[in-house]
Amino acid sequence: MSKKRFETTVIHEGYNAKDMLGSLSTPLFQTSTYEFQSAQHGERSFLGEEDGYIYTRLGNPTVQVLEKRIAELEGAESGLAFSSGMGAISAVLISLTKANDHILCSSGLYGCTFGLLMMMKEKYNMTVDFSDFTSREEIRSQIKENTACIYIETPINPTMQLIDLKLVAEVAKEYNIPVVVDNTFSSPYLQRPIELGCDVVVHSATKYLNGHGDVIAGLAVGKRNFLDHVASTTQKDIGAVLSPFDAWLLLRGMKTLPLRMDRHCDNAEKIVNQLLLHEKVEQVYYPKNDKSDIFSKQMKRGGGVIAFELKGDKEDAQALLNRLEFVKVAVSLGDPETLIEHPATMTHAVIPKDERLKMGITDSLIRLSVGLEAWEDIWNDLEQALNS
Ligand code: LCS
Repeated sequence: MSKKRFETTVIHEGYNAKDMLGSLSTPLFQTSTYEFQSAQHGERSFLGEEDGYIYTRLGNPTVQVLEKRIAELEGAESGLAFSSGMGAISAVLISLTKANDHILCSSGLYGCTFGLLMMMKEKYNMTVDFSDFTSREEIRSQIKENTACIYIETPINPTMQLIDLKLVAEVAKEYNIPVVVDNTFSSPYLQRPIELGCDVVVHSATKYLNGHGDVIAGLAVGKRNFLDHVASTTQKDIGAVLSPFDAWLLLRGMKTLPLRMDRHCDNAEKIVNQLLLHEKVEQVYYPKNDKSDIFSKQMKRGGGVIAFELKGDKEDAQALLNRLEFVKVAVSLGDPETLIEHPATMTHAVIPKDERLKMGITDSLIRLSVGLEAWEDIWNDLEQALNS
């Protein structure tokens, strides 16, 4: 059969109703364990000589539909589901590194990812460097003999800066260093790092993939050998596995990803245009408006997150948030509801101030996750808050 398009894959991949009594909705296997046919069957299962299920931390049919689906959507060989985005990121980073290694990262990262790296640095005597990955020479000059992996967010949370994934992947290949990309802000509908030569993609599936603000989940995709290794070591033994019910909710939410994502993008483009005209707004950061050519090389559309710099200080930023009437002051992103937050005191508060400022996270930077409401209503609320 011919390869299916994204909009079809996101609804069908990895599940065949004929195998499940015709149930069109993927059944929810809400079980922690599985009965063996005999003691010998149990023994053979633990030896890996049988394909069946043993215990849900080691595998679950509902979760596996999700894992197959995300792998296909990202153009990867294999996928793994975790109990959170941080569960996925920590399992992947711990699997790729050992004590005394070096990790090269994008010059901005989600606060908890930064925190995890600092913890690994301290506990395992690692070195962590940050890069803008702007040229081949810059990347080559930052790679060391003990560089174990390159870890990138693009667009970067919350500054929305972009990194050229194909360029990084090409240089990393020269040194045989794996490139891990956090694709949370784009989802595979807007950006597919594996197709650009990167090795592993991680997601906070809590955001656009689930899309309904009711699940915490993480996903990782990449080569089958690597993910089998993660599954049988860091995932199995540290144990950040996704619950079958959350996998079921994610499978349900993901079916509308293309529709939701296009609407997020439509709304965000409208809001960006309004913000650019507003006298209280100093700067607007949105991938589509990025001055480089990276956006057109690797993203289908700009996504639903906007960052903007307010004319003023921390108090002005906080006052703006407090004046909003229906836009919600909340962290997270990718929900139907428009969410607004203050990175310096919320999502990125764990980063020391000098590092945070180097990342471009000033006290007057505001992050807006544009929801699915009527864009005019979102703008009316923002405008009244900006004007008063
Ligand atoms: N990666 C990125 C880019 C994120 O934005 C987040 C969470 C994570 C990973 C971690 O995912 P989780 O474990 O929460 O599923 N970002 C958040 C944010 O910006 N606001 O609230 C959470």
